[in-house]
Amino acid sequence: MNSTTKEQQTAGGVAGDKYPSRLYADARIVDRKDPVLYSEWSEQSPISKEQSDFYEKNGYLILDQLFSEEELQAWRRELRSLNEHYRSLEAPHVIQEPESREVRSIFAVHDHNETFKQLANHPKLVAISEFLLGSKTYIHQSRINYKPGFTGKEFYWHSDFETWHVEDGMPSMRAFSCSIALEDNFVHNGPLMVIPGSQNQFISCIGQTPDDHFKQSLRRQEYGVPDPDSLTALSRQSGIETMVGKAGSVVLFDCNTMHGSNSNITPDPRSNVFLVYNSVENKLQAPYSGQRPRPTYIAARD
Ligand code: 6CS
Ligand code: FE
Repeated sequence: MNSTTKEQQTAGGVAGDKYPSRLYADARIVDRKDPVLYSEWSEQSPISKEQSDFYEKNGYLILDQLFSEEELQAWRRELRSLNEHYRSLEAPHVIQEPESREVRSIFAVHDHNETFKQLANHPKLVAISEFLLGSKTYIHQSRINYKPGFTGKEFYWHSDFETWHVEDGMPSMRAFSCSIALEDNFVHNGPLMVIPGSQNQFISCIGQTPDDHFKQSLRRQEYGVPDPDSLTALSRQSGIETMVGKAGSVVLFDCNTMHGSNSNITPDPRSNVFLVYNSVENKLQAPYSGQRPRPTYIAARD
């Protein structure tokens, strides 16, 4: 028996887990074992060769002019009306800011909102998702993040895949997020920050997952976040890029790209809608933590 297997067994890991996390007393950096791009580029691909190469190398891509002004205005109207609706109505899929009653996130908008359901099925996004992931895809998670002016708090550095693997049972890195800005994202209102190239290394995090962790983590995450030394090492390799863009701009980023955002002390909200596409060949298993799966409004299981 080799030492990794023995350690994993001691720590209660799952056999065949490519990316063990929250199992060891120390942080570890593991090489990615899956492709970033699952298709060969051709003239028929929905993005250019340069864009495709950029995504594969850096783990993210900004697309400025994918949608029409009309489409954007419809999504913005819906964003505001959902905020009005949930301001005074508590619901499990609606998450409040950690230090105020303002709406931080609304989950599963592709499921219970007609406008965002249509967006998730937008032919341009479906074509891109099938190209990047090399198969049919489905929505693993969707949400609006409001990041309101003055009270919108940070999202600490994390790899989404780390959480989706440990807490939702996503086996492989074959998913990505599409974030569409519904307000202008400036450098000052807490835009998304990414570490280019970080998708190629998996940071195995320290600490066990508390039961029902999502109730806390979606407001402020404390487990499944990388340690400062690993983050320093990653950012020293390639720096940090800030995803600034007008309302309507789109950021695609791989499920393991290290990202986060600062809180928003400006008057300008930084509201985005996120859609996570997963390959149908990467369907969720039992969570690798051994705990019970999170609710389906956070992680779709069908
Ligand atoms: O726990 C999750 O699934 C979500 N949490 C964060 C902070 N980002 C990714 C994901 O949407
Ligand atoms: Fe995230």
